[in-house]
Amino acid sequence: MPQISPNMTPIPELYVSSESAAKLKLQAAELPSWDLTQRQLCDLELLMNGGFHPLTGFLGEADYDSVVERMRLADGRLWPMPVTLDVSEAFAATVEPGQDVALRDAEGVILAILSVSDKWTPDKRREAEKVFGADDRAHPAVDYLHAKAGPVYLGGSVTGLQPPVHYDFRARRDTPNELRAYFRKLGWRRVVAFQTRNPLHRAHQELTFRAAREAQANLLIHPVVGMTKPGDVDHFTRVRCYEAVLDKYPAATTHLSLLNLAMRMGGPREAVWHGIIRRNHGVTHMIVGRDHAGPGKNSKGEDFYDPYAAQELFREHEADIGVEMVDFKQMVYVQERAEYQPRDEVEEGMTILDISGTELRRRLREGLEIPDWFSFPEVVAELRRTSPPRAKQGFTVFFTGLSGSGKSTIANALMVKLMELGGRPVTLLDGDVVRKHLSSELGFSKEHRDLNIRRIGYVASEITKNGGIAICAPIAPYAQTRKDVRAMVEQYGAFVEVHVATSIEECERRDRKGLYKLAREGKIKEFTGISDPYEAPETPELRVDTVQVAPDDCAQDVMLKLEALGLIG
Ligand code: PPS
Repeated sequence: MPQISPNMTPIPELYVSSESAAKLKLQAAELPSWDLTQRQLCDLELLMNGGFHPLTGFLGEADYDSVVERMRLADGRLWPMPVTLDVSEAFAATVEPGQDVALRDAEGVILAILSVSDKWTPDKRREAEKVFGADDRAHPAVDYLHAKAGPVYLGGSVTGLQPPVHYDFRARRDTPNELRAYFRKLGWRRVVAFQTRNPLHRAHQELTFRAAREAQANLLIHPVVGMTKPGDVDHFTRVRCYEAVLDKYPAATTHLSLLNLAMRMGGPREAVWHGIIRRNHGVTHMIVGRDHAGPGKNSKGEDFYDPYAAQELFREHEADIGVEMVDFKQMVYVQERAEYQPRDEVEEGMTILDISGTELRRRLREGLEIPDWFSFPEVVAELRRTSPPRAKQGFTVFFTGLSGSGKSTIANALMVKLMELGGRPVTLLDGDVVRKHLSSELGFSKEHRDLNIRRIGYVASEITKNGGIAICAPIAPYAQTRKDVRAMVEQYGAFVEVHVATSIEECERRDRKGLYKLAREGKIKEFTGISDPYEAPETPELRVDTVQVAPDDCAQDVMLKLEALGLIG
């Protein structure tokens, strides 16, 4: 009997049988229930299907502390990333350790039951510093931790009732056991995985070919389609790109499979995590390149991690991970040789060509040439289809300023100018108008104002996504809410913040609606600038001064800014 390698035997899953699941679902309908966020949904799927083995649920407090401090579970097993169930304070108040909670997807379907063993309030600063290296909001996972993750964590084992439903690319999604079975069936004893969150260009292809050759292994292209870095190419486009280049690989030795992981961009720790996840999916080798899972620059403009720190940490823990690393330096195109080589192998005097991700985005945005040595025509065509040049994309102009500062007047003038230009539909979401149609039940507490602005942001992001121009003109007094709206819109197009910087004295002097007088008399409560805060934007795309400049000219300034940003031709 040939020996079966450990990566080929099935891995434990957390699912119960379908009969038990049906019974448990009926009982679970009575339990307190938590609607999973997108990230939690990704985490739960990998917990249940064994992708996060040896975890058997969301981390409890002792495991969490140990993972944060020393990258290991409390019993010593290697685990670098906190996988926690963050919830709101209000929800946390309704559950206690010992209780069960139903975990539901966005449509309300119960996917799993969490048997709560721990409930605690984490020290998020410590988590940020230890896990991601700095409590710096420029790091996407740190920003998520502070701005999106709930303040209380629940831990406990998970009983899986059913996997989350995917409607897209079903045939390309494999659980760890499905992949293991596939490798077993084809007799693939050595498999090298390529983790990616980007479209594949020629450099990646060369790197994967070399890695497979070096490891004498079959190749698994294993892109992440759960959550990647904000601003990345969406996974629908990416998968179409992967499919387009798949026939450039030998079909008998390469497999493409999609991984529904929510990345944290945690650099070295994330590389180790990716290794463990890949081991669970039955691979024996993994490619770790330059700046693996790098989050980009910190708030001082420096790299968060040394570009090769991920390789070092992986190497240190290779035995524990159970996957061999195939490490690579950055691949670059050598003009004289007309081929790709690792940067450290290039002979002196040769001409190196490279196009960074930022440069590629610029070329796509501006409709510039993308050379054949860099990518495949099919990939470029696909990217151009989803990233038309900026002047054809949707965008949002977001005015913010005090009541009576002149936002609406300028916004109206801008709308007319943009309509005169033509080409894209223009929608004005004016503060007063929105409050009449979209937010008529809301008042002016912080909570209600935030809700109002988020609604505006949501509509603006939909308009932007669909190629239109949204002009918003609310007060929007809170910086964090404006930042959130920016993030919502920037997934789809540009967000141009315009601060209408009319001073409170001037607004009060004008008092067009007589509201300041009423506010001074205490007849209107929570009035912005008088009895409620206004946090002026620190770095808006544009600041306009309505004292020195007429509204029409302010609108013209905005037009000039839009032109400078390449948003109008
Ligand atoms: S917010 O904070 O962004 O949700 O405000 P917004 O939706 O833009 O609504 C502002 C308009 O409502 C009127 N109004 C008040 N403004 C501020 N504070 C209080 N308490 C308040 N009560 C009523 C006011 O006319 C604002 O209109 P604009 O066009 O800004 O002058």
